[in-house]
Amino acid sequence: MLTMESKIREVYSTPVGHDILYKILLQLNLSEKMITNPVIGSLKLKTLAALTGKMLGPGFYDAFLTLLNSEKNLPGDGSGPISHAWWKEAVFYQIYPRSFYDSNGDGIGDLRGIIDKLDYLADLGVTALWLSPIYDSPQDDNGYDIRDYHKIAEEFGTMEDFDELLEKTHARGMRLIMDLVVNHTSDEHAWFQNALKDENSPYRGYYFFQQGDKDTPPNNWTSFFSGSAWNYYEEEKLWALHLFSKKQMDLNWENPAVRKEVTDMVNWWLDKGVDGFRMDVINYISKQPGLPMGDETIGNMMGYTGIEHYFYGPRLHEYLHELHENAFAPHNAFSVGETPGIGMNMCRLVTGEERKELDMVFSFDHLETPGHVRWDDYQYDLTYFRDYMTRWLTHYGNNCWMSVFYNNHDNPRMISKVNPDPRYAPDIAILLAVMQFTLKGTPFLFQGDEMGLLNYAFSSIDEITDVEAKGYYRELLATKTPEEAFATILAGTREHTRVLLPWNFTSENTATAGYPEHLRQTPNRNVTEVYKKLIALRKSEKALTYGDFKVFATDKQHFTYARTSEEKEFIIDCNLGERPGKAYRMAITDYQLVFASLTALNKPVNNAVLAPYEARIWVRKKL
Ligand code: TEU
Ligand code: CA
Repeated sequence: MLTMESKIREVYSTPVGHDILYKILLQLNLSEKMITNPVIGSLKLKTLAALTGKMLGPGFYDAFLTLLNSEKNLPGDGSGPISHAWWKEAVFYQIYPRSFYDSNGDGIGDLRGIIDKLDYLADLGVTALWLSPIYDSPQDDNGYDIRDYHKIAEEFGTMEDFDELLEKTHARGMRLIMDLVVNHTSDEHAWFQNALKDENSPYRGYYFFQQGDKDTPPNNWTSFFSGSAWNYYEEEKLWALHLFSKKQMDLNWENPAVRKEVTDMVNWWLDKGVDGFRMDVINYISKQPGLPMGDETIGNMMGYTGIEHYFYGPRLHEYLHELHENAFAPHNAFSVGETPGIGMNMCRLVTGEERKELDMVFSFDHLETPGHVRWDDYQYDLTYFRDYMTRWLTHYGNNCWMSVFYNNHDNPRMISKVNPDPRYAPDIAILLAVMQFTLKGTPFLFQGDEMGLLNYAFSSIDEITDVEAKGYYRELLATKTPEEAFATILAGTREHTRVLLPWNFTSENTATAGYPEHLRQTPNRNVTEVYKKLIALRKSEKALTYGDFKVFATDKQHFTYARTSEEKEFIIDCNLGERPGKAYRMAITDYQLVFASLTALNKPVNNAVLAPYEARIWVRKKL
């Protein structure tokens, strides 16, 4: 049991202590040496509390110790052999259906549009699709607010369309996973509506309802989409919890009836032949009993008050294991948890094979460099991505398996973050692809990555539809001018990756005829061809999937690493910055150059020098 008498090095040696202290340093942009320094390491927590009294209030240490002492387990032994699995060999493609391909000209992507593009996806070489939610929804958060888990949203099509999509995906040897959004349901879900109408409803226990007067919410938790995390229902004199939009009501997973409903629904989709799920904010499902007040200092540091009470809750492992045993394992189905905010050791504790909880997670700490948040307009330094991947791949263990991605429907495009100068866009697109398809972990493309798409030059807040951005814009107006507030939104809005893909803008498609020019991009065909080549290379070379990962050069903006199997060794040589750099000099000469980004861009290759954002792939046979 850790207490205020415990030494910092003792705390840092625990999985949760390591992750939390590491995260705090990251948020404050401080070096890890602060913690690993022997003098600091020998300090007791109570001394640290005295030193940081002003910055980290007493509530911080209570919450910190509660979290530390809640985790009784250590990550499993990562030294054994790597087990083989289809999802470790897969190349995933995330489809955001509402903006993927509109087949019937109403301006909204749909399931038939995905069917129409299956040959394109098979030709690109991806082997598995992840569909963002397609269930019946009022679309308050673009489908992440589900009203009926067993019904397809009308604007996307019918269940027959889905069955045809699944069958035709499998017929092409591809797999399909769905998005599982069960931290919350829409407030229009029958369960919630029933619970509101009837005080004796069994569904009252499905959510976090609390009696109270309208001026005093049950606690100080804030929503990810601005404002309080509580709705008040006047008639019923009831508060209800929503971590996200006011129409996304948190489910109470402590209730076994909720867990059974979720298990039955997952089994229903798995029985239909779906290959698995991406699980939305799945680390939030276990809340601290009593929903205690959030510590204000943590709230200021993390941006959301109360997050310490649910981002890694006391029964998370139990709920994940139960769902694994009752639904995923019997179907041998794949699971990737979306787990914002948990660190490397916590990820190892939810994905270690021996844990039988999740197969993989999406962790997001690589998407912004230390001291930055998504809304900051800054140039992303790829050497941070290098160091992040090196750290995780060195410590993650063979009993765990990483995902490798830059983009999704919640973030701006990485190319634009690295360098907004359009001259470098193709080079950066190809550099990112080379790393994504040669690093150790399953690559997840987001739709349009293969077209080299960039962020959009939205002209005003009126062009932004996303509930998160609109709420944040209103919040910003309290302290910023409309121009300043919009500039912040432009830097970080999720809208950048939710605009209809370029192939929707055809002359026949009247619904998109009015789309302004600045919201249409031209796909870079060259980048698409390079993606095809690199995906084929990854699929054909075991060393690039299961091979060892070893880093050679990491000076300045250089990133050189090897992927090695018994038969072959690949060396990937990258320049992560805008300045030319020295190419890696091979110790032996029998390497062949299998890929050079400059050649793909019809530019001359200078053997000794790496051009800005240049990447090369070499291979030598070992046997
Ligand atoms: O996003 C969860 C997530 O990453 C948020 O916690 C994110 O940090 C938030 O946007 C604040 O920055 C998932 C879905 O991917 C997202 O589209 C949904 O809006 C959200 O959950 C609620 O379902
Ligand atoms: Ca449509």
